[in-house]
Amino acid sequence: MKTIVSGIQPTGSINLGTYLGSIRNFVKLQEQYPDHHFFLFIADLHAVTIPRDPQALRKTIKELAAIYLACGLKKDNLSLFIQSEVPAHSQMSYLIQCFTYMGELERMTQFKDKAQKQEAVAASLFTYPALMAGDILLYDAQYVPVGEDQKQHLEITRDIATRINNRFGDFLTVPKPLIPKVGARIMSLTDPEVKMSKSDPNVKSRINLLDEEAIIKKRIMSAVTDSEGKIYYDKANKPGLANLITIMSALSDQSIESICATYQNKDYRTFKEDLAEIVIEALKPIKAQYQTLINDGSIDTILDEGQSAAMRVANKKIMKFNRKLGLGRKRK
Ligand code: ATP
Ligand code: LTN
Repeated sequence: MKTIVSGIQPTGSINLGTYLGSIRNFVKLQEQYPDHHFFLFIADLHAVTIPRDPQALRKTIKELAAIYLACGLKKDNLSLFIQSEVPAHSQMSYLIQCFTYMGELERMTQFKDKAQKQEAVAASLFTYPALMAGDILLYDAQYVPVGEDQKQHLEITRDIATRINNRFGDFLTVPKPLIPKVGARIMSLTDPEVKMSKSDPNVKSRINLLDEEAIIKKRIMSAVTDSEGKIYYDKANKPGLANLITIMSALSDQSIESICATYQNKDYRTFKEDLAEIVIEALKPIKAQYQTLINDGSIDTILDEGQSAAMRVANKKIMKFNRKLGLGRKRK
């Protein structure tokens, strides 16, 4: 079975960045790879590498499951599950750590970034990439759709898999990242030098998929641009406008060039109003589908089925890995 694996942390409401960099790509990939099975999970074990409020975490987990489905994922070739409900992920993380070097982990930019913001750094934040590598290697993923920021974690996953294969014979699939051409790095609306993130304390920095229309419009109209007043794409000198053009391109399937041609003689206000309209229209069906899913109570059944399917595959892999390592005993 060919597989595609990815996860999202339940660390807050889903925003346009995660949608364009990750979820929307899954939807496209499901069409592109109908013969692959998709294992998508809510990475709650990753979320607790930083202290979280338990009640908020539980709420976000369920919401995230509904959002994934509301964004248009088909259920036929999909197993959607919660990472902590498949214990093989924790087991695999430990085994992977046995093949991961301190020096490799020390080079991870996400660790350096996140550690800097913590008073006390948990060991699990440091070993985070080993858990992530395990998530992927358990299912022999061919492809892993992620945003640009996860590239380094995919590289370390490939290195670890190759190292284990060299030692024990080829039994892990070395995965390839799939990073979208447009939308791989959507930037904050208030500071276009940093990526749009769920954990940014400034709510004005992002648009959440479930935001009300008036809020969406407000966020876009107040997004940081520049004082030149001319519309063209220049990421280095006009990062705020470039980000908005990218969002328009990703949501309307128009190229950046054609957007710039359309707006070359128009002002920022007109462009922003049109963009707000495009964002509002794109999110309408997602919001409607989300409400349906929340009301009809089907999420739990989908998550139960996903858990069973994931456990079947993952437990086999753990048993095989244990055998390779000489762990446990041979039964008569
Ligand atoms: P946090 O802010 O809590 O660290 P996050 O916003 O980075 O979370 P994740 O859940 O860790 O989001 O990421 C889910 C997926 O979405 C990953 O594949 C990630 O690369 C992608 N992604 C997240 N933010 C963006 C963004 N601004 N632009 C493009 N892709 C993104
Ligand atoms: N680390 C990722 C989330 C994540 C993931 C994964 C993505 C956890 N495990 C496995 C792809 C495959 C993040 O922070 N966005």
